[in-house]
Amino acid sequence: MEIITKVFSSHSSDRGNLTAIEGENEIAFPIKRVYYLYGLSHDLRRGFHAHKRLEQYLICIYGSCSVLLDDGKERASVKLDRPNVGLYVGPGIWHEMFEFSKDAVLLVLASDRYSEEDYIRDYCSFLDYVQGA
Ligand code: T46
Repeated sequence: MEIITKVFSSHSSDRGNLTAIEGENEIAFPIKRVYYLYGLSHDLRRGFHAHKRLEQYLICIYGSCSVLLDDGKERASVKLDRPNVGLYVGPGIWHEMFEFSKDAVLLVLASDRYSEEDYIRDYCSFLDYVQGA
């Protein structure tokens, strides 16, 4: 499975750092939705689903967390602990987020508005979906 991470460039000076991300520029898709997770617990996992069409970049803009990616054949985990690094999660990838630091803020840039129809929340249904059953 190909893991796609992107380092976004920062405008850094003695005043600090500024990272800007434009849809269809720094990332390929237009950004239609931004959401973020915070107040998270180290012991809890979130996610446990895949999307049918949605494309997303996950950026841990504060603290750290890990993300498990599963394409139905392989699994890999990626630690996110830099505010200028995004992890691409495309359609058909089961993902789980875990090992959140207490202060973690996970920002997500999404290619579309929220639609529960786009979720596959059952792992067996996910395997059927990616295996074309
Ligand atoms: C994803 C990972 C990275 C909304 O009403 N609007 C929204 O835009 C979102 C994202 C969620 N919700 C509602 C749906 C649920 O009732 O918020 C509740 C919690 O969502 P969920 O349990 O899906 O949260 P996570 O952390 O498991 O997953 C989220 C995103 O839903 C998902 O698309 O890829 O973060």
